[in-house]
Amino acid sequence: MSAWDIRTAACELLTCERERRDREPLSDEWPDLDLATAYAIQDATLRQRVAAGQCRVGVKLGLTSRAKQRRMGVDEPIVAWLTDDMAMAAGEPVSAERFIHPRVEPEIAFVMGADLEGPGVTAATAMDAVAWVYAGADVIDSRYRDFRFTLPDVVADNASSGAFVTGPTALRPAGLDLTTEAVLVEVDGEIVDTATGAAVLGHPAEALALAANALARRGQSIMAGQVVLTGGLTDAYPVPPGANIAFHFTHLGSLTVRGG
Ligand code: 0L1
Repeated sequence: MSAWDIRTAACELLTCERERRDREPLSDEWPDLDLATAYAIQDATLRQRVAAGQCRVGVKLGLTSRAKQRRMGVDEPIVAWLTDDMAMAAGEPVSAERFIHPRVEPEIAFVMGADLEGPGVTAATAMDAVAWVYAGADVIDSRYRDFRFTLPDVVADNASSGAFVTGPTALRPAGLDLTTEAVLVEVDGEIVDTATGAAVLGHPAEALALAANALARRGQSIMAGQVVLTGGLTDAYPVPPGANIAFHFTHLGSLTVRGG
């Protein structure tokens, strides 16, 4: 029998986050950790964040692109929570004093115009509930050493949540082809990666529908005004102090994240 339970695992992950301390994956000591228990740990961390004064402001998907799934050795998208403490202002540096080993990846972000509740949500009905589309940058910061984890580990760890930024341009979804919306990733002035919205499950709206349907199974929904990060389009890039990572989108504008 494992010494871990939902409460102790949630406390440990939040303590690691607060103390900027990484650790070996929970599953090393808790090999029976399953997905349902991992989501219960994630929900327990959200309750503790809210009890500490944070507000839930949205949802973040992870591992929605094949590039990310291959890199992390997992094969299923995951859903996690965003709180107001994770929102970073444009231009605010990714501080080495706040994060353990931050990496950043480009995402397509939605701001919801209407509530979205599963089950049975399709990409088309999901898109009808979107008010605005933004370029996004997801700063991930796994509590696990060297980002080594199993699928239940990363679910429990709120999909490696760290911080997020949205870009300067807000576009209405009508007339925007998110399948072909492209991003160029520039690290310290050098183009290192590129992808289009199709990398995210064929279309980012598929990720939004997946989130709504998965949350319905947890008795939850996505509300008007909330932000949805649809998952990294490319691999994530480290943000050490002094690094400059820029994401240039075709229509959604550019966004630069700086290590500080
Ligand atoms: O640490 C990770 O790579 C898991 C979270 C991935 C977030 C994403 O795919 O957007």
